[in-house]
Amino acid sequence: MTDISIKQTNKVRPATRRPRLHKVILLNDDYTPREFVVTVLKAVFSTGADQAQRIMVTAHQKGSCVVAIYTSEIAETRANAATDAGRQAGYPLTFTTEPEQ
Ligand code: TYC
Repeated sequence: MTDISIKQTNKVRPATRRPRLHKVILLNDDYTPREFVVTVLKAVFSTGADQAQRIMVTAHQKGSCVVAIYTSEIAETRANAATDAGRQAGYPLTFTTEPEQ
């Protein structure tokens, strides 16, 4: 039997480059009902009830809270869908996005 050994070289950069991720951020306001914020978080970001409550309370107390992290297109789509849900109900509820790091 012939032993074949394969030596790894570092001449080629492995194809592991990942797309830049974006945060979806929930902003506090003085008018949107707390329960409505929780409902939108559950519907658009598929959080559980407890997680939605924690995110809402953090934004309420600190002014903003990171909701989730996605590739840019998904982050934009969900932030817009969640902001639109607020507008359709007559609230100023706002979700923004920003690049990670
Ligand atoms: N501050 C709102 C109120 O007191 C509730 C709220 C929480 C609104 C978080 C937006 O991102 C928000 N009714």
